[in-house]
Amino acid sequence: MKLRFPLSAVCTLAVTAALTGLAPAHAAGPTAQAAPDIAVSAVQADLTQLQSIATANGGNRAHGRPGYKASVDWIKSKLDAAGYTTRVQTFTSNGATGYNLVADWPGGDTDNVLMAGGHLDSVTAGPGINDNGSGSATLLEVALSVARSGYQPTKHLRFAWWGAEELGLVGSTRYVNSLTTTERAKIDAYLNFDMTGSPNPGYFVYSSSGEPTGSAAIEATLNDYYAGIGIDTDPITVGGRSDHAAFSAAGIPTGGTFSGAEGIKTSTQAAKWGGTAGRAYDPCYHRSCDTTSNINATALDRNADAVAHAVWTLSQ
Ligand code: DPN
Ligand code: ZN
Repeated sequence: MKLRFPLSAVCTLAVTAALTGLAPAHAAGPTAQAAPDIAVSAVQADLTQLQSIATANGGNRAHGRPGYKASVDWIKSKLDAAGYTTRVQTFTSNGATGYNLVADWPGGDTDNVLMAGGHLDSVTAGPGINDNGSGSATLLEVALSVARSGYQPTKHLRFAWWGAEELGLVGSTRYVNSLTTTERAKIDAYLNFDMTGSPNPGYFVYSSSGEPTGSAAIEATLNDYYAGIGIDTDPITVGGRSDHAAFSAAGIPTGGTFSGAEGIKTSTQAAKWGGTAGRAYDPCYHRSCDTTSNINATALDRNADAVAHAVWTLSQ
């Protein structure tokens, strides 16, 4: 789906950005580039691949299980072929080797890094297609779109897929802790995507006031995308439940989108977003039924375009 950029939102965003120091696209002047449309069919094809990997490896992609490493290898091969500089960071957790996949897009100002990431591991109970194949596949397709379009942003872009999130944000925490103070200071912002295709979807944007280092500029940028397609999002405080928390602990500005887990959709939310009130956003959260059938394609599509919009807007 293509974004229509409302001018009024652009002006509001300029004020927000001036206050926070995170410059949105239009601040770069008339040459600012818009994000391409992310094809939801490509994101869905990636989810089918992650499902196949789980099915071939005992039904999950959990930390310490072969389905996790196979997921890393598959995403890495796509990024390598597209021209990314990839690195696999290993760590030990719970007696097993864990892996973070970090991919840098060559170019841009490496003193000003925009990072986007999400966890690639599932729980042992199931294949983890919504949690968090959805965010992982979305990040992959946005990264591939950067390469395909030959986009050369002002900032340096870095994408990451974290291991062992489900064991307590282990991979993202190890990554942040492995950075020197100087390297941490070069990360301008971290965008997190964890569960973006919930079957009874909510449209949540990480609250800049609720998160410890929540960025008003990121929140406004994501909300601009949603305003452009006529969706009124709700702010959410994810707190320590996903990987942005590791970046918050290091003082790095954060933001993200989320389509809901075990929480129950309210009647107000069903009225504005559709779906079923009184039912969980994701009834298969952390269960064996979190398969490719557990995805709402519209939510997956919208979030993919929101991620691309944020990556493009915040990197120029
Ligand atoms: N990351 C998931 C988990 O900890 O199980 C679910 C989740 C994601 C919950 C984002 C809240 C917000
Ligand atoms: Zn998750």
